[in-house]
Amino acid sequence: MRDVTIAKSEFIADEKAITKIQDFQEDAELFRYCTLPQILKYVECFTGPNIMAVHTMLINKPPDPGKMSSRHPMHQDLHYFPFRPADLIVAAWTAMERVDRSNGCLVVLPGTHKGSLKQHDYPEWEGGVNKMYHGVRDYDANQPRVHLEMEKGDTVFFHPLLIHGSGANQTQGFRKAISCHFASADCHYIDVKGTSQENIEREVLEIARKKYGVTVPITLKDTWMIRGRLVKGERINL
Ligand SMILES: O=C(O)CCC(=O)C(=O)O
Repeated sequence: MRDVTIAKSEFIADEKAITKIQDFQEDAELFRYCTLPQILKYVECFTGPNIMAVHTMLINKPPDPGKMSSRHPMHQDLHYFPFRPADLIVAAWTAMERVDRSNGCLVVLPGTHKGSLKQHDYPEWEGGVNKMYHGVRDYDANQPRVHLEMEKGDTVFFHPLLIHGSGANQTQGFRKAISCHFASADCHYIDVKGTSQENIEREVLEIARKKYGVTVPITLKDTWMIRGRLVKGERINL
């Protein structure tokens, strides 16, 4: 993924324009992160013994190009997932260097994982918003927030309903983190038609058609089934 502001500016070498590498499940070295016993030991407490890596990301938050486009709007990861139950899904996010408010650490609204899935849309940011960076439409901006300042190698595990985002990177360096969403293979797919997730379904299928040239009819479920990879136990539903 390229940062919206950087992609529109003059030539910038790829490694500086790339904000995120997603879906690295076929890359042996990066995927090793998702199989580390130090990570799976905690993941298993949430998912149980049959563990799927469902979504992988290496996030390379660039120095903000001046438009605040390096921010990540407050969102719930469950908005992107067409499977349930939410309590059997967990994110692991590991800092690859020290992260703090200056380079755009994660920001979370504690306790929001006990709420429900909210409507998400593109925020109306003057400087533009990165593709697929949907944000919670209404949340109480005055509720307490916690900035997760972390050292290199620190890992946070969080629930897919937790409202979180990250700030702008005000430094000159690239803020790197690696992350994987895990789900129990016992989770089941849901039909998102008629729910708040219809907008993300439309967008994902449009990207599959336009960007990857998929011409046969596919469903949101298909896009998840081909990316998911078993890391432990037995592949049941997902
Ligand atoms: O690493 C970040 O800045 C936020 C990542 C995140 O929340 C996401 O991609 O869902």
